[in-house]
Amino acid sequence: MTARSTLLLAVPVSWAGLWTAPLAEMAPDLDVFVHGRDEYDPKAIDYALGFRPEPGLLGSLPNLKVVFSLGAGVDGFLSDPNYPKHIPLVRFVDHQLSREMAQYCVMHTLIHHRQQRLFDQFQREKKWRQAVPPRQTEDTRIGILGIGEIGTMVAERLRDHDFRVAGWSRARKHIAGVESFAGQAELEAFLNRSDILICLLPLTADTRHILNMATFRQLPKDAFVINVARGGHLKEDDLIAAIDSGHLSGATLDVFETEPLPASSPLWSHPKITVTPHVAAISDPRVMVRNAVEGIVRHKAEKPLENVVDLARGY
Ligand code: NDP
Ligand code: OXD
Repeated sequence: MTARSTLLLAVPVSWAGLWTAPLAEMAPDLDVFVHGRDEYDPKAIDYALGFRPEPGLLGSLPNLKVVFSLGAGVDGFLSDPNYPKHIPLVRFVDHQLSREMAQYCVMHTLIHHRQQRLFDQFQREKKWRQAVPPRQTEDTRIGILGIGEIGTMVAERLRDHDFRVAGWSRARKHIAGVESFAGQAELEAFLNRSDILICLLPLTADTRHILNMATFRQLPKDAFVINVARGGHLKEDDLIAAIDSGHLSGATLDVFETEPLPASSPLWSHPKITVTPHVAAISDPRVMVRNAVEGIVRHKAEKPLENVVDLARGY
């Protein structure tokens, strides 16, 4: 980078060091201000980097040129009614991120498929029980809602474990060994054949609460749900009701409507629900910073930016 420019970091102040140190190293000609910690002139800010900036913040920066998201999901930006829609929003797309997400999905698929929770219980009870109903991998149909950057890698890794994998997206996909269902018209057929449903959709007006009772009823009996996308996709009460009625066999949830998940939530202690605290993928701050710095270099060189969000579509 050559001419100096200014970046506003919109992250919790106590975490800011995770990004300020690699920024100083990788972009010494960038003046970095941390929102909430440093005094800065809003007119001086050229670029912003953050995850869930406080509503109104980005719209108050009159000379902002590009916004970089620290996450793949950008619902935390677009839920701001004053998000400046004329400013390009670049999201985080990264092989390592997809790989971590795929690892999480494969792990929880296998834990469910191999009935590991049951064997954990047998161990606690000191019971040597081998007779559990076997599940054949080739007979287990996995359905992935959202077959984009991350969903594609999840599909390929599960296919390579010999599961029968399908994906649902807006546009038809052509991934070897993965069946493609596209659009609202094919959603029911997709759900009808999904024994394990994995949600990897972006959170938009079209996908909010897509994991609801009507959806669950279209899954086969004893289906299992994994939500690693956003809490806003799931109607939590419907999930609990569908499990308690015996229709669904359980769920793994990494994301929640309210994060941190309140101690009062029944999800914490439900015997058929596994809860993790939004850790399916923890990206390396250096990789996130490198991504943003490369974007700034491209912008300054007047080259097209990569991974720009289509603000009309919302992802
Ligand atoms: P992409 O934008 O690459 O993929 C999104 C997929 O969803 C695409 O296949 C798209 O279809 C499909 N889609 C979007 N809207 C619809 C719709 N209305 N109907 C049918 N299909 C739809 O996103 P990523 O794979 O990069 O990320 C997915 C999400 O994962 C993120 O938005 C984020 O919420 C979540 N995430 C969670 C993390 C965690 O730690 N728990 C970490 C990282 C991401 P099409 O291809 O046809 O456009
Ligand atoms: C993301 C996330 O969207 O970590 O990248 O949730």
